[in-house]
Amino acid sequence: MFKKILIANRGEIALRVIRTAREMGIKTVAVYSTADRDSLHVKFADEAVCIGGPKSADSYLNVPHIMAAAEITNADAIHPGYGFLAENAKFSGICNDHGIKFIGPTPEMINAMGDKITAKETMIKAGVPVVPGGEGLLQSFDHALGLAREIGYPIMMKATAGGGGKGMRLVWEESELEKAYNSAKTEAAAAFKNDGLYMEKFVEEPRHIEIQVAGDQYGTVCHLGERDCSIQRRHQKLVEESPSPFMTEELRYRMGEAAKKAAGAINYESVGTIEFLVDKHRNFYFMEMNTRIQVEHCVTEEVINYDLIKEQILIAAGQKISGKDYAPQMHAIECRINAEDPYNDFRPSPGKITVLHQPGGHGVRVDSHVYAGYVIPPYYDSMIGKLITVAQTRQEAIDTMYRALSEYVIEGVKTTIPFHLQLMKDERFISGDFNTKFLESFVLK
Ligand code: MV4
Repeated sequence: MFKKILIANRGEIALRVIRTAREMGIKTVAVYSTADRDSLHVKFADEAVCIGGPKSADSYLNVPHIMAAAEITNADAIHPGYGFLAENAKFSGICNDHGIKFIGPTPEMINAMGDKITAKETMIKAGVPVVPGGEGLLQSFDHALGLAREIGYPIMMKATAGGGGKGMRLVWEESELEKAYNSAKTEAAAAFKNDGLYMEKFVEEPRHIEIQVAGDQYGTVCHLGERDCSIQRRHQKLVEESPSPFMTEELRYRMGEAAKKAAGAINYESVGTIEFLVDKHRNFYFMEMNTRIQVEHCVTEEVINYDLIKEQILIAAGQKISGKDYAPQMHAIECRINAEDPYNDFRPSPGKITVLHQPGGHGVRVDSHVYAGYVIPPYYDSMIGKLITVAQTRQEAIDTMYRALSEYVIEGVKTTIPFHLQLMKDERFISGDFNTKFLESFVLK
């Protein structure tokens, strides 16, 4: 087992990894930017190394500084958390070249899923359902025009280097195609230095349901059930839950088998997530694979009663996994608490937390790195915590969530708490009848 893990991240996920490492008897090293001197992950780790200035490029994305921190502290593994370097194939390779185990997949696995056209081709070969569309890159506007006629409108164009919605265009009719093609290409080139596009049939009003998977170094893969992430705003998830209110035992079986095929096709090693679009007829289509631990991993932890960070560390250390699949035994919901103003277009609201009271009690989990007096720096993600509730039924988890949100006191900055309070009383949310378009028509009172 590893003796010392360096955590190449900040905020709640750095704290989350420190907690599990401590339970496993593994020492921890925090790295931090000058903007994060007073952060909890710095205080809670066994050692801490300052790696640069406030800008991510100078610190949490600064590979030479992170590697130097690992070397001077004698860390034998690096946990990347999510975001920052978590899906950076070069970084995964550099760690392993330096004899420091990257707690996550190999560069080959990251690359296989990083390019969306390659990923889609791999999925087709593996027998995983994908959204109908053209195979490969769009070679020219004329190619796009012909393909769109074949597929039939509405269509979507996506960036092969994309993910999460950047460089994506929905096109309802032929007259809109040229403008969409050119602007998607320009956006993709600027965002990813890769202007490659591909085309798919547009799946209307889909749900976003993802399957948690785990694979080990010996070829075993299993799935750990689903999360419903349909409550999103401009591709930012706000609420996640497990099980999905749309799930049936039959659909879970089919999606679970497909997710295992997807992970198996790239010999995936570590924990990961297969994202699917699910239409109203319960047809599902591979969207992308996240080759990292995700923000919303906690809802799965609560419903299968399993520590996914521990699983990730054990797999990286070479342990075999059982290969048994898991289905949710409870119902869990996660609300993302962001320092944002939900009454003003979710604009970031950094600054000092003057008063803080975090909820507790039966069925309540808070994963957060903030404290009273903490100053939220403006340089990073605005998420300041995750509130997770777990209960026997969905309605009880919602009731516990409403109660916990009502107890939550954060003064000094605006937060998403009022949004979540209204959502937990929303009839459509309560009925479970929602899709990825739901928040477009949600009005905060
Ligand atoms: C789609 C789609 C409909 N049809 N692809 C959004 C982010 C990126 N990962 C893919 N996305 C979508 N791809 C086809 N062919 C609808 C979306 C989409 C979406 C997906 C999941 C969650 C929220 C979403 C919000 C808008 C659009």
